[in-house]
Amino acid sequence: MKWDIFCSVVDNFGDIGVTWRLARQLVAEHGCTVRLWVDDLGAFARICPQAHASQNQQVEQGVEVCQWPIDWKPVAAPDVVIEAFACTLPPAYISAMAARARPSLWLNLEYLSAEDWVQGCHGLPSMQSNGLQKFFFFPGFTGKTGGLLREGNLLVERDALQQNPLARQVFLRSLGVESQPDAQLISLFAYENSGLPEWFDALAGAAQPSHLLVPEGRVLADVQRWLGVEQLAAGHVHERGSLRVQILPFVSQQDYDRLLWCCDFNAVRGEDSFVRALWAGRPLVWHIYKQADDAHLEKLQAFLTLYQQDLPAPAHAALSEFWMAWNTGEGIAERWQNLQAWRAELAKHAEKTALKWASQVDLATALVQFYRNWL
Ligand code: TRH
Repeated sequence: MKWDIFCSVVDNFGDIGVTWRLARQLVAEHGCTVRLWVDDLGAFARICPQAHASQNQQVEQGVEVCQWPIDWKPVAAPDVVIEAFACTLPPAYISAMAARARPSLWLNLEYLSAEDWVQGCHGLPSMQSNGLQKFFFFPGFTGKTGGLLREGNLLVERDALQQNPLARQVFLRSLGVESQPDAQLISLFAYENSGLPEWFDALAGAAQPSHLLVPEGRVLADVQRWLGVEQLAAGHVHERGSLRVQILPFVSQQDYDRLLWCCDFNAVRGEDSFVRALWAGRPLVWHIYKQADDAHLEKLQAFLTLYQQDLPAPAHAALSEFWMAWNTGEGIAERWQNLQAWRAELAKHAEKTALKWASQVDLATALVQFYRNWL
């Protein structure tokens, strides 16, 4: 089975994050031959540090990663083509897909959403002018969607780290982190957020110490301003009251997973880190990618409705209010304090929900099944 995945990096790391993860899994678990076409190899090299941003063609972890050139050169079309997030394929390539004895299966991989309408649209075809059909493939949280990206051994590897204090310590040390036994460990991967200073104040003034791990990225300016320092970089550590802030390097996707598994609470953003934090089975907050007309808040609410099933009502309210505060930048500190009363329930719930969703078919397997059914 030959697959091509096309990825245009719109901004940040979500587009390449999802496609690189999917490409690896198709190779490792389904024996597919995969070419990943990316228009920004610089973004790819950030999440795959051993890759070379200047090399137009390279093989990484069994995936052929190619620069998507501005001037497209004809190549043979494979069995399956994934156009990630409606990135628009080169016209000559679409002709090559149609010209095959059996035309390529053309799938548009959509963004993740828990909204109801997704279940009705998942898998629908759309007839193209050249006679090819393009199918819309929606990731999601229910059996009527394409599922979530999850490697076959992910939860086993997670458990092995979470249940082994020494392995956890060794991993954290490899990032330069010495965890304090009584401190809660929190990771912070977020967009700029005007509400963060009051959260930092709350953590600094709390009775329990917190150790905040911040990978290098967009949120550093907010952290710098609050600390009153300049030019934060990986390795820097600052203490204010009960809060220790430590800046981490941007690491590979696999190491970022391990970091999420080690933390008591994860603040994540976008799409891919959000799903990884769900698999970590630890309490989390999602800084959702902002959209026009606050459409993202509806998406956030749709997810909360699903996530909070089976969560006792008062914990339910505390969690919703905290997530909304985080995403509007208002009242984060007060909502954080309210949330503390439900820490044990939220931890149990996060673990249970990860297990529940892991019993569904994962996205890579669903794609392979879709292809087999289509044949
Ligand atoms: O980077 P993002 O903000 O990406 C966003 C969203 O996907 C959004 O929906 C999309 O519309 C926009 O891009 C274009 O957040 P996301 O999706 O979490 O992607 C981050 C990736 O970076 C994810 O694959 C995890 C990875 N990562 C590492 O590999 N190492 C790290 O140290 C960290 C912090 C992240």
